[in-house]
Amino acid sequence: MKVVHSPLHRRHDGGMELHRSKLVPCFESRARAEDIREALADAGHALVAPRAFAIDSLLGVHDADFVEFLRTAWARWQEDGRDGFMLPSGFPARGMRRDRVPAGIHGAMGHYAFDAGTPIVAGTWDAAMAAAQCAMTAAALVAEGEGAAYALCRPPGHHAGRGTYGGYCFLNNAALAAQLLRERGSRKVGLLDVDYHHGNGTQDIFWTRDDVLFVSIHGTPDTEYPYFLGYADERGAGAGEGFTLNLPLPRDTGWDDYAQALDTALQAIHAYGADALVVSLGVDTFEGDPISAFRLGAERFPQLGARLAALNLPTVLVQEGGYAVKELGSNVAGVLQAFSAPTWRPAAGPARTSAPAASTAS
Ligand code: SP5
Ligand code: ZN
Repeated sequence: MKVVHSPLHRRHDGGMELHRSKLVPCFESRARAEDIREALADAGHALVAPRAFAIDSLLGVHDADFVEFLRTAWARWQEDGRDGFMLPSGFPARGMRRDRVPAGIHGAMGHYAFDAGTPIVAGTWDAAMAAAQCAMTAAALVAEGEGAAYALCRPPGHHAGRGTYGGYCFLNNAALAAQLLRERGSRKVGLLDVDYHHGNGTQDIFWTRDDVLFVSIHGTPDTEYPYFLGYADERGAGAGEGFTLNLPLPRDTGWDDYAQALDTALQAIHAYGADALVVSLGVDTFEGDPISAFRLGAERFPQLGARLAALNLPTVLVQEGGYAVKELGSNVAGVLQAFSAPTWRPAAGPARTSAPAASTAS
C-alpha cells in the first residue's frame, strides 16, 4: 500500500521529557520513523511524499490561536534569549484562569500544553506540519479510490486536542484525516484508536459530533497516561452523545482480553454504519514497549491487521506511538499485511466526489 512519509520529521529532535523525576531524551525519537520506513520499504510498500496542504487545512480540527502559538513558539522562545528545548512548568489547574492566554511565552506554553513531556524544539513546527500533511495526503488518496493508505506520522497526534498539546503530540494527524474524509464525500467516519494511551485529543475534537464515531482501546487512566480522560463513562455530549466509546483495560492485559475489546470496538463501528475507517495505529501495546504495560506478542499485530481489514472499509492508518524501536517496524508491517493481500478490497466506499460532504445527496 502507499506509505506517505516526509524526511522533515527529523527536524523534531533533541528535546527532553520529564520522566520519573528526571529529564531524559524523549522516548519519541527520530529512530522510530526511520525503523518503520525501512521495514515498510523492505516489505514492498511504495513510499510517497505528502502534498502541500496549507495551514488553513488545520482549522477544521484546531483553534486558530493554538496553531499560531505552535507556528511561532520557537521564535518567541529565542526572542526571550533561550535555546535548547521548550518545556512548561506551570499549568492552569482548578480554580485558575484559562480564559486568557498570558502574554509571555512561559505562561502561554503552560496554557496550551498539558504535560512536561512534550518539548518544542527549533524544527518542531516543520515536523508537525509535515506529519499533518502525511495524514491528510493518505486520507486524500483513500478519498480518491485507494483501498487503504498509511501515514508515517512523526510526531504523533492523538493526544493533541482542539487547542492543546501533550503526549509527544502537537497536531492531531488522525483527526485531520477523518475531517478530510468528511469533506471529500464520507458521511460517517469510524475512528478506532488502538494506541496504548487514550486518544484524549481526538476525543476532545469529536466530543460533540455524530459524524465521526471515536472508539478507543487503551490502558486505564486510573493508572496510565494521560490519567484525566479515557474512562468508560465518557460517551460524548450534545449531538455527539453516544458517539464516543472508551474501552479501558488494566495493565498486563494480554491478547485474549484485548481481542474481546477489539471485537466490541469493531462491532460498534459496523453498527454505526461507517463508510470509512481511520486507525490511530499505536503499537505501544507490544509486550516489549518501554513505557507501556499490555502484553501483546509480535505475532498479534498481523492478527490485529486482519481484524481491521475484515471491516472491509476504505482505511487510513495513521502512525501514533510505539517505543520499542528495534521491533517497531516489523510490528507496523505486521498490521499492514492484511491490507496488502491481493484479495483485499473494501466493499463500501465514500462517495467519490469532490463536492463537500454537506451537499452530498442521500
Ligand atoms: C503518542 C503516545 O504514545 N504518547 C505517549 C506519551 C506518554 N508520555 C508520558 C508517559 C509517562 C508514563 N510513565 C512511564 C512509566 C514507565 N513504567
Ligand atoms: Zn501511546
